[in-house]
Amino acid sequence: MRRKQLRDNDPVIMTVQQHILNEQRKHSPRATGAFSWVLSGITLATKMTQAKVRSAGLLNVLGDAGAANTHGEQQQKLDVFANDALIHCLGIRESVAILASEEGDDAVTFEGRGEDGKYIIVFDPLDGSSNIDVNVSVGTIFSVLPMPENYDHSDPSSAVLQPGARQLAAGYVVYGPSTILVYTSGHGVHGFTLDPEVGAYILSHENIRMPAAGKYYSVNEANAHTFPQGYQQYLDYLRRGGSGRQYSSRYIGSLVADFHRTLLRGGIFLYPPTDDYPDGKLRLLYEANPIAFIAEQAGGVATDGRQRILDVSPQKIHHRTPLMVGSRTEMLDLDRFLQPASEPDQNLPLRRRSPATT
Ligand code: AHM
Ligand code: MG
Repeated sequence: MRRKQLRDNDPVIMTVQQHILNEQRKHSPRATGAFSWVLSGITLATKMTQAKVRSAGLLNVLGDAGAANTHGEQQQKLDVFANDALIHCLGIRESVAILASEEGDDAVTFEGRGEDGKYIIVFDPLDGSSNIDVNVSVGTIFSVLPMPENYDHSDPSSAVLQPGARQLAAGYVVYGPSTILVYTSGHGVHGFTLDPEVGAYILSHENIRMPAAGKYYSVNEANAHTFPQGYQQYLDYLRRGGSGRQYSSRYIGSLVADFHRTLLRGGIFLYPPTDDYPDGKLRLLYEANPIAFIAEQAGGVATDGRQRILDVSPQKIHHRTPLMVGSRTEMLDLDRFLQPASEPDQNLPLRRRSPATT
């Protein structure tokens, strides 16, 4: 028998499953593997969804599904498919106690699941769905929370209402020119590209760091006249090159895609309060929190304009929030415009707290 000797510089093909297991061994040596099994349910559901997205024009899965979701928005057929895929793939994992989705009114629990359920998963199954029918990038966003020890068992939603700082893991998948999964479990941010031939997510972006500054700002400019004054002044400052840097604008209208660019290239994404959405449009639990966790882990900053996103206490599952997220340089500049003149240097998210990053 010939024994093959692996050398240090041999290329390593690292799948997301292997990576999660390695991380678990490194950071939680007593882990049972349940957490990795939950994340594998998420990756499986996103592979099913990406297959449908890729052939959407051929399979009669474009268009609306004929019903509205809990926010009164028309559900797209792919929204429904992606939601069902996640509920199925996670529902059969014993350690999942509760699921909550953008597409459902209430939290979902599972018959007969006693003390085994350790995890709560909240997700936006298909973010940016207004872009589906025009073949523009969409994505899935997820957040993993621990099951709290004490909660009102007659109201599982109450267990879901935890600030983002308690997240155990978070991630997203962008269904773009390639399908990319980005996740953190609190030890840096890692990106994997789906190899469509093999059907596996392969490590392609290890330990992603958000650049300290960028050249893009990303905002729905059509709403700008309804933003609070500080945001309008900040955007004006960017356009005039007030910081000494010349900016370009980029706005896709899919948070995952706009954030993915911001993560890799730096800059800032903003969805401030508007006339139509005075409390912000994006959802705290399954949009802002996972994005904020990833941003902080990559060295960036995320606020609601007043405080760190991860410190906000959700009041309901579909709690909305303003979201500003990006590189430290842009976020510091923004802080100066949002800070009331009467309260200099107070409450500035960048200076108030220094979140742990790796
Ligand atoms: P969705 O989850 O229903 O798709 O809505 C959220 C999307 C985000 O992806 C995106 O950042 C935002 O809504 C775009 O909103 P607008 O069209 O108002 O700019
Ligand atoms: Mg969304």
